[in-house]
Amino acid sequence: MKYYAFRRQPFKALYTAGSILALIFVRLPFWAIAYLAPGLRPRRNWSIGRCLIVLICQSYSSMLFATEVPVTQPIDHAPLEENDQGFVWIEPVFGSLIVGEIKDMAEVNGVEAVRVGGYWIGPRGRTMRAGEHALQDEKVIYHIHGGAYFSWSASPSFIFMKTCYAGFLEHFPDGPRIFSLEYRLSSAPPSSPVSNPCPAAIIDAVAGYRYLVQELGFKPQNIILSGDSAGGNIALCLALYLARSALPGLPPPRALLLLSPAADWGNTHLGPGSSLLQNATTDYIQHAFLSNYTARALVGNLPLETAATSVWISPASLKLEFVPGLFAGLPRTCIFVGQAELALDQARTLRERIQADNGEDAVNYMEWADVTHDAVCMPWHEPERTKALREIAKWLQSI
Ligand SMILES: *[C@@H]1O[C@H](CO)[C@@H](O)[C@H](O)[C@H]1NC(C)=O
Ligand SMILES: *[C@@H]1O[C@H](CO)[C@@H](O)[C@H](O)[C@H]1NC(C)=O
Ligand SMILES: CC(=O)N[C@H]1CO[C@H](CO)[C@@H](O)[C@@H]1O
Repeated sequence: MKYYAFRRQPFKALYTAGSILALIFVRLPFWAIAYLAPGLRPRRNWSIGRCLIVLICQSYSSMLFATEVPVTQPIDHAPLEENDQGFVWIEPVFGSLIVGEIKDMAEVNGVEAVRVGGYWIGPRGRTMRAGEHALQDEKVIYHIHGGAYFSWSASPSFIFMKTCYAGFLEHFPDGPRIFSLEYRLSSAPPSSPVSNPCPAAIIDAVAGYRYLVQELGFKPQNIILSGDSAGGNIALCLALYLARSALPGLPPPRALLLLSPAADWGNTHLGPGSSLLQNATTDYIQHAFLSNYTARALVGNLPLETAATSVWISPASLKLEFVPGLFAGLPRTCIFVGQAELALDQARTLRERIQADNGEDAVNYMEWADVTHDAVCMPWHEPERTKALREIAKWLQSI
């Protein structure tokens, strides 16, 4: 595929209109009939509805990458008033909390700590305010949303996050509050000059963690750090950073929940037989990987190879200099990934690495047949979505 070929008007409008019309009047009707034969479905077990939804998602993604990846900054559209929709502002982290490789990378890429935001979802206490102080031994889910670093939002009005939060609230033990970070999104040419490269999202994630622990008084052992897709990668990077830097007053959280983590932006698993090729028909984020858009956005002033060699961009990369101990000190981790996913191989690598450094029991690994990307955020991915949430809830109860 030729990326961004129809980026300029009027080609963009023509291409977009043409793709939508072809989808509605040709591809959907054709495939709706063809899929009557289970043998023609991308997965025999999938319902026709699921096959068509995946087809729509694939068309949408092709359309974006053939025209222009939109540059949005959801924090710019956050509610003006704190508390509205559970929104709160988060103060930037101070210098002493940005150390080591993250500090070096921030300097090279000109990334500064800034004020970001977040949303509180779930039960409210006496004052009915978002972001109330932690109760004695209260648990909290600290979530980081997906979207390949350049899209999506933590806002609870955003359909996929709404689905994700509703699942957590319904199934997780004691219906904990959720704090979801509205971190800075990244972008790259040709959409815009590079903005917010690595480690912007990680620095924002540290700020969110500091806010929970030092401002609201949550004990780290009561924080469950979670993330879906690219957000799973950011959550993992935050956990690695906390484990490796021993920051004063900020020990690692209790648990790490990685939902379809996207952790190899250098595409080092690509090759014959890889899930990145084999699962192309059963997933819809292939261009996000193969276009290198996210990789270019994240490396900033560093060479593109850094996407494959830096643990802070691609902790699952096969080109990472993997020294034993690199993943040591991570909290108990649950990885949920589908066998129909492009990112399946990456999840397998992460599992191996975390277990190698922290023991077999360190990872509750759930790799499910017929499940595609980020199923927990997809309202249409039933019954697996609900079943997975129940299993994850059992795991949370057991740790
Ligand atoms: C999927 O289909 C296979 C046979 O093709 C069957 O063995 C399996 O139980 C099915 N799984 C589900 C979840 O329906
Ligand atoms: C993405 O980067 C790899 C090298 O890292 C290169 O081989 C590949 O051609 C690039 N793809 C695009 C679409 O630029
Ligand atoms: C649906 C499908 O083809 N799944 C494949 C995804 O990729 C893995 C790894 O290559 C395969 O084992 C699956 O069969």
